[in-house]
Amino acid sequence: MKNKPSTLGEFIIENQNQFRYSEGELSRLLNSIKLAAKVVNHEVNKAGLVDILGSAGETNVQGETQQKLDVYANEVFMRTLKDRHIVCGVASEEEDDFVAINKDDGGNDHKYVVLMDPLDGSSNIDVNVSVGTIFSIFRRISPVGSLATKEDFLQKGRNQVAAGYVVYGTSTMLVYTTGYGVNGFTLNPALGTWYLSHPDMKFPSMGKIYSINEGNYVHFPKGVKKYIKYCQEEKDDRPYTSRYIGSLVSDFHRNMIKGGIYIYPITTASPNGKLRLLYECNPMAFLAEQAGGKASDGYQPILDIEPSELHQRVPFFVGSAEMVTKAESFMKKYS
Ligand code: P6P
Repeated sequence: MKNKPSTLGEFIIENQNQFRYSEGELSRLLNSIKLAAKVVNHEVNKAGLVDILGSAGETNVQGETQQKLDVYANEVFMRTLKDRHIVCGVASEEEDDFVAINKDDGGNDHKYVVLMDPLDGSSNIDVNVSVGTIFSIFRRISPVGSLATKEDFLQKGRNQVAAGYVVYGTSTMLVYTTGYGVNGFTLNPALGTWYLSHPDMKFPSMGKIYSINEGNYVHFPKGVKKYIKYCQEEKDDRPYTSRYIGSLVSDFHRNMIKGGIYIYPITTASPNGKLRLLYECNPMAFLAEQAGGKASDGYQPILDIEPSELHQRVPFFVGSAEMVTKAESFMKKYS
């Protein structure tokens, strides 16, 4: 009986033969993300101790005040991915445009691009609530040997070769998929080793938790309002429980373990929704589907949406398949 791999490093090696066309580059890429996540985790865990809190005073392309930890996390992931000569390009929530890694930096010869939200939920940093890193990996479309192009990044989510998140919570976990299921690894900070703590993670098909910022209720589409009232109705297995951390990675992670649905719909303030398709919704949708869950914009699968721009936003319904299907039925009926 083959021993089950117990660390992330062993798991990546054990499973690299699953990656088509891979000469180990994807494994090296996942290992670099593993390393960068450890470095960011170290800073996140001591954020309250050093003068790293508070905004860096600048605003990112989203118009959001950049917390110093946002800036730091972006620099760590960008530097790790660039310096280890693994990818031909990187896109980040914290960067106005994608970064093509040029020939001098050994970028052209590599076949993967990474898109990421280096520190999602950063507004929670100052109040000691968990935050996360989200990443999405594609094979490039442009020819190897050339500079990465925008088309390499504007691919449908269905084309992803890997995706995952790090949740910096009561413990730090890295959860990812390469298209063969979802596995969760917990960091032992004393050893700097990630251990396979949640093998083959699955979304329960049904749950009793709904996650949405009900403070925006008056601005929601009618279908969302009707679905919220459905969740609150005293009938069958309802009312459901409302849980909203304000950190996508944390709400998603809890719902995947316990069953539940997370919704960020359009509102008057966010007419296209708030979450970004390429480096938040696509990777989380890939994970959701790989874990037997479902992810849509209320009408169509997130993974089938044809991107038009790097930082585009979409409405997001993700979680237990039966709950997402139910929410979609309200969207269809009332919107
Ligand atoms: P609101 C964090 O900024 C984020 O992108 C997600 O992690 C989170 O679920 C959502 O926005 C929170 O947004 O408008 O409810 O504060």
